[in-house]
Amino acid sequence: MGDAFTPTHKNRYVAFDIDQGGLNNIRMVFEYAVVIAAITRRTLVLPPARPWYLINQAMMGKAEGTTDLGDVFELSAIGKAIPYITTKEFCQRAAHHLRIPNQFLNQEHGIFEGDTHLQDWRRWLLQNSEAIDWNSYESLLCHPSIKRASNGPHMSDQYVDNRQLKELTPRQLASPIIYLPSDNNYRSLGPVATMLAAENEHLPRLCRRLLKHHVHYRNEVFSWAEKICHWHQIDNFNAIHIRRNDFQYKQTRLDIDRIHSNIHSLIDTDKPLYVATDESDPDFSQQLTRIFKVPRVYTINDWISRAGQDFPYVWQGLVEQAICARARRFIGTDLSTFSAYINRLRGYMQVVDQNCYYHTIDYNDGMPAEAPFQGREYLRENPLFWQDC
Ligand SMILES: Nc1nc2c(ncn2[C@@H]2O[C@H](COP(=O)(O)OP(=O)(O)O)[C@@H](O)[C@H]2O)c(=O)[nH]1
Ligand SMILES: [Mg+2]
Repeated sequence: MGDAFTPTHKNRYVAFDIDQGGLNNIRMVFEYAVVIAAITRRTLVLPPARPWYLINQAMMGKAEGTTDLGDVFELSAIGKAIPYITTKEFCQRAAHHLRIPNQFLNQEHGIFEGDTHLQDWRRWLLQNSEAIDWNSYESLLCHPSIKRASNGPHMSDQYVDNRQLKELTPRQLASPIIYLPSDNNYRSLGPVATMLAAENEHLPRLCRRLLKHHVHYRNEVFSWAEKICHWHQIDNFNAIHIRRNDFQYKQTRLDIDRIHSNIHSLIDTDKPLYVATDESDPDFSQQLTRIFKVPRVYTINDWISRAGQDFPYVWQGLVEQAICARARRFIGTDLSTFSAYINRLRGYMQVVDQNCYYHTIDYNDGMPAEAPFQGREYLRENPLFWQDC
């Protein structure tokens, strides 16, 4: 796999920002950047640690400080496919030939403590790079050019989905730094499965394979999921994700009775049920147990204290995703990228039931027909990720 994207341009880089949204939005922008670095044969520059939305927010009262991509992703696996460096390493390496200002060098503990430094750094990047300031929701990247992709298999209305066709410009390709900015006003967020159009399927498939094999959560996350299932002796269970809290798609917020009435035909009454949720109501578990007539309902509360005080807060959601991925059947929250990634993991793991179920859908009359995936869609996971890879 690693060879597929070599040779690498020396001293050419792709830089990007941490998305302002939740962890799965951060992951998608990261995946987008990985693909751009791969197809341009450049070194990926990982952004500095910073506070992540929900993860480091004081309002959650759980964690403070900053998070780094390496806290979440298995960077060594990425390094086997494409070269990457941290921003600090980038500054050191490029200090001379890219004239990195002194303020970004020689800081003791990582270079960008505090927001001011980060804003200054982003400003410097904008001024010294060629930005890709369109995302895969608005635009379809044709590679190596619109002309060549025009004869390829990605020009259907369904795949293009009213996106503008774009190609990397000679200026971008020649620039030492290609930068994918994301801030409060602009996000590099969009679908990853359908971000590319090419002459044939080879390159997009190679990129999806790169993500499948090299961009994944840290190995400990999957070991924890295994360990927790072992503690509770749950190897044959169903799982649900109920997204609440700040979720903007309020139409998905059903009460438990309604959820139960929609999905009870999918749930085995003789098997345990794992419920991943960010619902803060302390009685939620009890309500679930009362309404879902299964031998036992498990939630994070059944394992978090046993995992110990040192268990990193940022891993909680990831481990819950990995647990749900192991379930016999998984029913997610529609439009949640947290749920969507569980469906992707299940596809990667080739579980028996790879259907994407949502608890807002009524399954009493069987499985409703699914509309074909449109190119812009990213709040549900595109099966291209696991079916054609
Ligand atoms: N532990 C845990 N955290 C969750 C759960 N659902 C949501 N969260 C938190 O809320 C964030 C959701 O934001 P995001 O990842 O963008 O997904 P989305 O907003 O559902 O599309 C996650 O990253 C978690 O921090 C859950 O079931 N368990
Ligand atoms: Mg979100």
